[in-house]
Amino acid sequence: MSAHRQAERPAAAGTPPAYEDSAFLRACRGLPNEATPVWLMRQAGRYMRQYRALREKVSFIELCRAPHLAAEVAVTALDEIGADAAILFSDILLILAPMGMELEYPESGGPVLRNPLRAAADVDRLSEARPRESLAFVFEAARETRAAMNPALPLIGFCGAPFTLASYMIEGGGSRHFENTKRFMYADPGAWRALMEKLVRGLTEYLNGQARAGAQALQVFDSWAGCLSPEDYREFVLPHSRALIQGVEAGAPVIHFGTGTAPFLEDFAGAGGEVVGLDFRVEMAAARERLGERAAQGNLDPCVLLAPPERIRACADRVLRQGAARPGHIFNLGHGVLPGTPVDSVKRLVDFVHEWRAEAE
Ligand code: 1CP
Repeated sequence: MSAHRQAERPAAAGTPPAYEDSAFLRACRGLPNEATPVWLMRQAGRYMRQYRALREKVSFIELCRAPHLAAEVAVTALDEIGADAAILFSDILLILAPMGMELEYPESGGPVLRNPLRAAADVDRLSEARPRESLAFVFEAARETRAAMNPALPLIGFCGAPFTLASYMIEGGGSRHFENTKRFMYADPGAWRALMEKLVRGLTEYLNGQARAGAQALQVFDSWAGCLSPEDYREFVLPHSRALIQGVEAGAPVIHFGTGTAPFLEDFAGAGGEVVGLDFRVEMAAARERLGERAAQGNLDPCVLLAPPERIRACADRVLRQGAARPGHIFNLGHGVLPGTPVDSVKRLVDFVHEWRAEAE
C-alpha cells in the first residue's frame, strides 16, 4: 500500500485519529460520555467581536470564498467558547449560485435571490450544482479548518435540506407564510419533484465532498420544515430528505436538524440521520421518549442566552437532565445563536454543560 493510501486510512495503520474517541462522535453513535458534549449552531457569527472586526474589512460572500479566512473564523469561535466541535464556516445558500440563482447578501436584512422560481420552466432552466467544480472553495475551507483546529475535536460539515433550499429559491429570500413555496408544490407536483431531485443530486455530492475534505460529521439544516403540515411533510419533503441522507457515504454521522418539527417528529426522524436535531418548542424528555434509541441534539431556546446567569443555568440544567435519560445527547441551542448574545453568557453556558454530571441531580 502506498504511503498516500496509508495517510488516508490512519485507522488501518493502528492509530485512530484523535477525534475518533471525542465526546461528540461518541454521542452521535449513542455511546455514553462522562460529560455531555456541546456546540452551538451559529457559534461563529455576529455575536463575536472578532467576527464583526473581520466583517468590517470583507463582505460575507468574500469571507465564505476565502478558505483561510473561513478556517480562521471557525477555529476562533471553537477556541473562544470551548465547544466540543467546530462547524465549517459557510452558508446553506451558496450551492444555489452555481445552479443559476442570483444570490446576494445585503449588508442589512437577510439573503436575497433576485430571480425566484415561479414555474416549471424555471426549474428546467436550473443547472446541476456540480459542487466538485463550483464549490471547490468550500472543500478547501474544510481542509484548512481541519488542519488548523484541535486534532482531538471533530469538524461538522453541513448543507441545507432540499425543502429549506427550495423555499429560498421560490420565495426569493426568507418568508413568513411560505405561500409561494406551497402554491408551487400544490400546483405542479411534477416540477416540485424535479426541483427536489435536482437539489438532492447536488447536495449528496456536496456532503460527501465535505466529508472527504475533512468533516467528521454532517448536519442537514431543514430550518423551515415546521411551516408544513404533517401530511405535506410526508408527501412533498420526507422522501427527498431521506434520499439525501441515504446518499451520504458510510463514515460521517448525519445530524438531521429542523425547527417546528414536534408535530411530526416521528416522520422527521424517519428521513434518517444518526442524530435528530431538535428546536426548543419540544421538551427534551418527550422528544427522547419519542425518538427511542436515536441520539438527540438540542435544545435550549437561544433567547435564554439573553437572560441573567441563574436563569441560563436553570434552563440548561433542565435540558441536560432530560437529555441524560439515555446515552447519545449532544447539547446545543434549539436554533442559532442570536447576534445580540453576550459572549460571556455563551462561555458560561459551555462551562456549565462541561461541569454538569448526571449524579448531581
Ligand atoms: O455577517 C453576516 O451578517 C452574515 C450572517 C451569516 C452567517 C454568520 C449568514 C447569512 N450565514 C452565516 C453562517 C452560517 N450559516 C453558518 C456557519 C456558521 C456557524 O454556524 O458557526 C451556518 C451553519 C449557516 C446555516 C444557515 N444559513 C441556515 C441554517 C441555520 C439556521 O439558522 O436555521 C440558514 C437558514 C441560512 C440562511 C442565512 N444565511 C445568512 C442568514 C442571515 C441566513 C438566515 C436568513 C433568514 O432568516 O432567512
